[in-house]
Amino acid sequence: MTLDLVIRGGLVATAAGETVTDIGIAGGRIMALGQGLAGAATIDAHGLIVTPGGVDPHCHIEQMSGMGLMNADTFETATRSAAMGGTTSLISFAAQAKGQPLGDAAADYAARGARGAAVDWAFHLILADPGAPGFEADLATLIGQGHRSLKVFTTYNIGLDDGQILRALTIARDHGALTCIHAENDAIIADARARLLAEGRTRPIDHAASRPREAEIEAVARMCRLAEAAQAPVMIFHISTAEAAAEVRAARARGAPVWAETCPHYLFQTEEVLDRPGLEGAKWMCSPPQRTETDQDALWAALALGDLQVISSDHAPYRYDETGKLSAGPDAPFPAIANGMPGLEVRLPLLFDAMVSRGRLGLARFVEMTATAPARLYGLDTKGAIAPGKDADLVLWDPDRTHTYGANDLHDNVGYNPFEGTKITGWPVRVLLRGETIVADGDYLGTPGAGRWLPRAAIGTRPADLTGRPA
Ligand code: DUC
Ligand code: ZN
Ligand code: ZN
Repeated sequence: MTLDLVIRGGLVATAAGETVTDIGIAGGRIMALGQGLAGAATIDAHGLIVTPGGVDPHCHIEQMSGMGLMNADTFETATRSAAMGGTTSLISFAAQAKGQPLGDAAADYAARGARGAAVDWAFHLILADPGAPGFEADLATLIGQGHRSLKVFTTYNIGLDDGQILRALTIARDHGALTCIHAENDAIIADARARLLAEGRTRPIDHAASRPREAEIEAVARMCRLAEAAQAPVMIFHISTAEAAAEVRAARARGAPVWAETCPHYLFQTEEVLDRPGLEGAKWMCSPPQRTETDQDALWAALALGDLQVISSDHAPYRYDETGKLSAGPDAPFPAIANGMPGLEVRLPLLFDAMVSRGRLGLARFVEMTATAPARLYGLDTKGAIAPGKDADLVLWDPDRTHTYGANDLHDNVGYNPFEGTKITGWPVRVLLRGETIVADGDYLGTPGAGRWLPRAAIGTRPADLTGRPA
């Protein structure tokens, strides 16, 4: 066999364990693992750890928010940032506007991705208006074309009611798609927000109290029951509380087709990040909000047990200026401030540092939660593992290299790093997408438009693939 490229002598990590071996690549795919492979070109990986390219299944790119604000990142800037942090596949969103045919929304976002993406990508279809013309027929057609995941909200101005969600779950089940859910109880949030505003509590730190933990717990429990009733697979997004993780655990113990993720900001930050002078805390505002150290411990425990299977970034980029966080002015009350933080680039280094360098759960679980499980759960069959036949998406980590995050050292278009001051041990020194080097020693070598859209096979007909457990 003629190999184009051999990655020589690295410690190759998969969700099943690690071993020192060469990786042989041809035509952008992994062809062989073994000792003494030879190819037209060689990359020396002695002393480095080689993991599959990161798969980030939850990020907002070039998307219009419910408040009518455009994300700071285009596909070009977001995928540059993703690549610099070791992520080579991502799933963002095609957001239906109220009244818009779903097919038009999908075509619009497909054009944005095709124009700018430098890593491989897919999107979740956001279902904002089931009353739009041709909605159900469009949904079935789009799923059949390979858009195998949907997203619904229980809150925000695009929240669906239980009946609408149940109908979406049924269509998704029947056509082979996974439904992702932003689960917070809208009434609890509206009540808390009104009370806080009446008391004159309008600062970013008050955003935390405006999204009570009960809002998440109630909605997560209810969504698990809907999934169970419909026997339709769901992925609960961004779990932030101990009790919501427990609801997922209980549902899975009952055999419910429920999977769930959390994000680095819930694992590494508490609501204290919101408590800064002026509007500064707005940089860390997201929903659900960061919680407590007790919740952090519970989330790590839930990851260890397999109750939560995936760690995504929920990258939702807004600049700290009048185009983003300050669009309603420098004295805006929290309800007028866009929710979300950049996370695409920091997700893998933060988790490598915690899980590998500091030993929390270890290298195999790091690979599982950041690449293998998201690829398997979302039907990205060529991604997330180092094995013959898979795309040669690889990250070479220097386990000894350290980096302390600065105020503005990311490669997105956001202008701040919410993890400024955090010291990372272990750094992605080289990143390959389908055998091509797209990051080398801090230099970005990617090409906008070179990322491929990833059509996916039916989800939900392969129960073994949906376990979310380490292989
Ligand atoms: N919360 C969301 O639901 N979406 C984007 C960002 C955020 O904080
Ligand atoms: Zn959400
Ligand atoms: Zn999100």
